[in-house]
Amino acid sequence: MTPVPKMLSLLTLILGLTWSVLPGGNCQIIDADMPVEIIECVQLLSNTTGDVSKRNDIHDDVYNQCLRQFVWKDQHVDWSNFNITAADKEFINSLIGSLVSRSRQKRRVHLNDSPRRLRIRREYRTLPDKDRFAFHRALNTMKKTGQYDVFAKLHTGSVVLTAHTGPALFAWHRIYIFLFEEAMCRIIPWLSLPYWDTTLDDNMYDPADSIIWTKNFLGNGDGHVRVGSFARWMSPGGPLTRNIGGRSRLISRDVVRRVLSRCRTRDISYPTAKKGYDFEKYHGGPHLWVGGHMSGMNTAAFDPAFFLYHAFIDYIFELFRIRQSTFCGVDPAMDYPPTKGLHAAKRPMDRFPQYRNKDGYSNYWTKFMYRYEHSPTCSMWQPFCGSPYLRCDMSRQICVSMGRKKSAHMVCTRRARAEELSIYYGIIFRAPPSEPRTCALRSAFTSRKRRAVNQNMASSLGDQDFTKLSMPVPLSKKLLPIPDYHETSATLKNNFEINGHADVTKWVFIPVNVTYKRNQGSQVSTFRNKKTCVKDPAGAMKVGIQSSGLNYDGDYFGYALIDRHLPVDSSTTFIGIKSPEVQYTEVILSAVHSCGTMCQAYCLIPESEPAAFKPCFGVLKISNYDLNVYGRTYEEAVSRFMLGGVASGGMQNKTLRMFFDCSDSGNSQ
Ligand SMILES: [Cu+2]
Repeated sequence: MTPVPKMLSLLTLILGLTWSVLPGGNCQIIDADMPVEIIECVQLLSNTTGDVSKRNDIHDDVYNQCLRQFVWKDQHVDWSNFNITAADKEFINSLIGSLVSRSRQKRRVHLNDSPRRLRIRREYRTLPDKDRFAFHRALNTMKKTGQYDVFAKLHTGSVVLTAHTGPALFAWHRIYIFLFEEAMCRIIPWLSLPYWDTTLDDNMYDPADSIIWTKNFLGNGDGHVRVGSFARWMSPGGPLTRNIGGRSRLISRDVVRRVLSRCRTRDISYPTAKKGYDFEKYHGGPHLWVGGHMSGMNTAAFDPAFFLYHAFIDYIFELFRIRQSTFCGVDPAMDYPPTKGLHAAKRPMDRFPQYRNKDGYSNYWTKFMYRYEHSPTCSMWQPFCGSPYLRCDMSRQICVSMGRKKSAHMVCTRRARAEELSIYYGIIFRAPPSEPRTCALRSAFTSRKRRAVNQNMASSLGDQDFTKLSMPVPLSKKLLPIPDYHETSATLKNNFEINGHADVTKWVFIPVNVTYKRNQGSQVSTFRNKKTCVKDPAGAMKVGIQSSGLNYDGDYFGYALIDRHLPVDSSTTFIGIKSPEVQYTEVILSAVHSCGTMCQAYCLIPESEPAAFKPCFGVLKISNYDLNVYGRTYEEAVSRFMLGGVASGGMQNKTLRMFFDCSDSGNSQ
């Protein structure tokens, strides 16, 4: 039975009981109150104190999650309530303590101290066999001493809400897996945490066939783990269990591309990300795809696959941060989305109260503690992936995981499913829907249809064709750069894409003004943060302005220059947005001060005479009728703005609908 009908029938039962004890007759259907726990949960998750009975205001995922949480509470193993003992706390604190002293030491020596001290995280399949087995050995030692289970326990209970469904996800897990790595290195000092790049599996014809699920890697993926280094591992709810390829999907190259097409963390994090860009939801995909322990929020970390997988999530987060600092002109350390409640930037992390949520966004981690090596890529000229366990698919020029031996196909078995159901995991991750290669849909497709659906995923070449070519060849081991934000490193390149298609004629330009007022008494040189604000002796300050479509998929970046030597300055620039000629345009504009902080948007009060402005969120809705607001080309926008009567004073210009206040005072935190 699938969990949903089970959940619904239980809910009917509970509501039924309420009805039957109500006074005033039988057979009458009365509006029953929603259980307080569900209301509280919905309010908590959707960050509201409002009336949650109005279902259409509540996100479906939130609602379902709370329903499950309520219905499944206190059944079987109570996964959500492990006691973290004083000894456990002491262990974690000692890890954090050694970390603090290590970084102090480092700072004293030299910032560019031997890079060998940094841990280098590599794709799991690119590790030499000896390193991989050492990694397995360290995990088994941790399991025996109970340290592994201490870590697994940390990922239960309140953490389900405080480290998931919000922007703290990336922050909390970054620190969590880092401490795990730290504990691992106490056993074998030269180790670092490998990552599992699921796109290499997704590139296969059948991802469930990946070599990852063999005895030399993570062990079998069908039911209880019986082979490999993690065979017969136990969890409080029974043997370690998986059911790979059961449902949902792995993170694909397309998902990575989507995430890396955004500039702001709020564009990829829940609940602010638009549909199709919610990285947290995509992150749930592999959790459900691996199945068993990995599907449950409280149980996931009992599977060692969790740490390899979350290192991969962290790797993509790092790629995103690098893009932010080099392409978007956004300082990743300053880009914690404005959030209230459990995910607030300054809220101390559950389990690690020494850190606040936003500390996980700091540049410190990859600057001083660890770096990522690029996941292997290949090309016509370099047709190797640097590992005997990966091959280069020449037709697509991408690396693909090697498969298991023939006849080793053990997915979608009834036993695996039964063993998966035998453990009880409670709340499961939000995740994208299943794909045709997953058990849930597999039977509905003949293999021919499946092949057609996966035309692009499947290689026309057999899995073994490039075995010979895939012998280990020393790749130029490229480390990811450190996302070090400098105003000057921001290169603004606009691709004029709308919903994936580049077409300059689909864009129009609107004037946006930036004003600046120097803080009284403050000198030009008093920058709030010397590290992220590039000091320009001329006093020039670059304000980055971005437009992001709300009813279309497209971004535009521009900037205005402000002279900080002047007590007051103002500058107008023209920003691209989707042309409203076919359909109205809904767009959000934001301006970022060179220190990475946001400027306050002011919008024109409609029909005000003379023109007046009020603080606003920066959202503009432009219909075709506002013809005098925009220009079809940059030049047209400029001349229209000039005709609008610049002489009558900037703000009186009728074509100006929005300006940003980037004054010093408005930017001090
Ligand atoms: Cu998690």
